[in-house]
Amino acid sequence: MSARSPRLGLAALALLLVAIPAVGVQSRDGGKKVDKEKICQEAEARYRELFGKPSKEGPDVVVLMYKYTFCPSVLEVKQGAKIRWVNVDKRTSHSVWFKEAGRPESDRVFSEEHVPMTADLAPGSYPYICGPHNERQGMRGTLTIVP
Ligand SMILES: [Cu+2]
Repeated sequence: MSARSPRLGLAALALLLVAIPAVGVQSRDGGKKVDKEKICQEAEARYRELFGKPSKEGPDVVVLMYKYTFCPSVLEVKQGAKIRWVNVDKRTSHSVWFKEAGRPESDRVFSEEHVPMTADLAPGSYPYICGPHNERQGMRGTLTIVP
C-alpha cells in the first residue's frame, strides 16, 4: 500500500505535467478565436445601433474598432479603395498606424468617429496596429492591397 501511493502520485504528477501545457495552449488559442468572433459580432451590433445600417453598406469599406480588436482584422481591398476604421467602443480611443510601412499614426478617434484612408500603398500585405493598444492588448490587423 505504502509503495503504491507514491507511484500513483508520481503517475498523476506526470499526467498533470503533460496535460496542463496542452490544455493551456489549446484553450488560449481556441478561446481567443471564439472571443474575437464574439467581439466582432458585438461590434457589428454596435455599428447598426449607432449608424442604423450594416457596416457592409458603406459608403466605404468599414473596419470596426471594438474591445481592442479590428473587425475584420484581416482585410483585402483593391488599390485605391476608400476604407474607414470606425470606433464603435463606448469610451476607448483607437488609432490606425501603418508603422512598418513608414506612415504616421492616425489621430486617436473616439466613439462613432472614424479614421479614413485611401488604399494608396503599392499592392501587397501591410500589417498595422492601434497605437495605444498594440503591445499589451495585441490590437493589430493586416491590410492586403490588390491591383
Ligand atoms: Cu486601440
